[in-house]
Amino acid sequence: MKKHITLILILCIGINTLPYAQENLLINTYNRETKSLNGYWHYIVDPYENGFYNYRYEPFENQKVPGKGAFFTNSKPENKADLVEYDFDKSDSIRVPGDWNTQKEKLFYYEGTIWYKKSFDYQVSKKENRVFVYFEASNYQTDVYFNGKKLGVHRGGFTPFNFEITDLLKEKDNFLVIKVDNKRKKEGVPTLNTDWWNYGGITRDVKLVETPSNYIQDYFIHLDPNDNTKILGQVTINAIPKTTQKVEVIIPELNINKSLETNKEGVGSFEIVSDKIQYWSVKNPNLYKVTIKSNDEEIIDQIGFRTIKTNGSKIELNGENIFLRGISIHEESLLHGGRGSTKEDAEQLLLLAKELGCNYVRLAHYPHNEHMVRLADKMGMLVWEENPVYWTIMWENQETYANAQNQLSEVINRDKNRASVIIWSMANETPTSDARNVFLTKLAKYTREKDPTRLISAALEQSDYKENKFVRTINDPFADQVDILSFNQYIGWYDGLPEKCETISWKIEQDKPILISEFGAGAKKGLYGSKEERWTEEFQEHLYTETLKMIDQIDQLQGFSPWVLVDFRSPRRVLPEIQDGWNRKGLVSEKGKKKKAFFVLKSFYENKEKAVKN
Ligand code: GCB
Repeated sequence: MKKHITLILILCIGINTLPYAQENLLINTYNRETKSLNGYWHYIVDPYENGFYNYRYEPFENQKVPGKGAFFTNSKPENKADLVEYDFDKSDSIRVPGDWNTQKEKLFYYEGTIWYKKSFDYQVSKKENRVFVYFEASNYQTDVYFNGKKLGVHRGGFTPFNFEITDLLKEKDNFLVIKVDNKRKKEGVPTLNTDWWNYGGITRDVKLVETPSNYIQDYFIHLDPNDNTKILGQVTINAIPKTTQKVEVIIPELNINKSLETNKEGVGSFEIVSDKIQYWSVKNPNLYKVTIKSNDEEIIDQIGFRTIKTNGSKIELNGENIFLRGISIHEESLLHGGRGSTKEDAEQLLLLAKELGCNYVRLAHYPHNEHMVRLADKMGMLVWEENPVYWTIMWENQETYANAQNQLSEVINRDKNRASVIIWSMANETPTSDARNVFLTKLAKYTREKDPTRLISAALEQSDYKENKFVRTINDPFADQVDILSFNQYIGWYDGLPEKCETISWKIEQDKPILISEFGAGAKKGLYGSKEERWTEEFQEHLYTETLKMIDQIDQLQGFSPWVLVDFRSPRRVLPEIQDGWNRKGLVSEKGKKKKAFFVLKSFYENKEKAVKN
């Protein structure tokens, strides 16, 4: 019943008032029974948005009868005289998931709208079941239409969203039409200006998820941050009509079988005390099989239990001090170039980080795919996840804030049961101002309320201490809001030459752990020369050597994540023969070849691991 009301409401209130995404984001589609819609989809490139607006530039979808010109109607001529000026089935195809830039040469620099169409048959296994279409991500604005009707809009290129299609689904000849627009927007998150490639398209998996009519929508199961013998949990059942439901949470290895009942809103909580919990850690990434069982379905997850806290200037994992041997990573595939999306893409990057000696990765500058955090859970790799609030967002625009908060809430929803994820980063290198401080403080408050089990940070910037250019400090009001004080610094690259590191000292007054989120230098793989010569591997190696000496002197230093594991595409980086469209600060080239500096960091991490023993 509720489905019908929701649909009618959507149709009546008009499309423009649709929210960013839906409240009913499904948890753990990773382990549910799903039907993949990956594969080849027909597509139409539409720079003028001809399939969206009529010639008076009014959206077709706002008209009572949109007409065949609207691409989402997926029309065909009804007779030989009929005029329809597009045909999805005769148009070229493209792979989903995948960015369009690296799949089609003609689309390499394209920023605009592309329409996708996929037809499919579907047989529900029980007639009262519900069906959702779930997108792991699509960049940037996605308008979704199913069998000629609009389901909604999603903004943001790196987080999941889903729509219910139960009432529109047929056994035969369904068609899903997706309009993806990756034009950069000033009010967007991120905004117009970044230092990475704006890969467009349906960049992650698409699937159909069939659930019973009352389904397990969400759960959050974790250790009590203040009592590590207590597992706390919350389960949400989406029931029609809203009724209380019985749920069991079963963890066989701990002999736990806990029953609970949800309230009328569908939410139920529980507490379990156990003194037998083997904590998840870097050395022993222990994951428990957890089954969440309602009257109508059963979902299995693998969940690790750990605490992460700060204590003065220390970071403590399960109560023990830990030094984070990290590296920053962009989500680009070493296997096929372009946006990474598969398990193999994720695995390659994490294995490379392991080889470097890391126990921690900073997933920059946006949420990466779910494979990354699932694998990190298994491998014992700690993770920093980041919201794409980058550089100069429109701080005073309420829509921009709502969008930033929504993207963050979607990644928290997806990953809140992953033990590996220990830090939510609000932003990267944002210039201080009152409006920015208010924006970020509100975001941090929201995050703490939504997830009290993790630490909050942001990649800030450093500045001169009381105008002394040789002493550096953090002078940023947002530093008061974070648990971990992180900052990017490029002494020796943008700020003098590597020798400058010797002349700099640090006076950081906040009593918080320090995690340097970036430092680095560009080098072209295979370009050898003297350490004074920019772009050579020797220059980069020298900068690492000097920087490591410099930062090792900072008392509160609890780790760092240099910039960056692998060279990545960026339109800002145009220097011929050196950059050619790539940011060259990788320790490894885009072809997977290690540069000299890789080994400098590796040996630093080996020594650190011996010294700190975790
Ligand atoms: C930074 C940014 C990062 C850039 C990097 C660079 O500070 O956070 O996104 O790619 O510097 O290479 O300049």
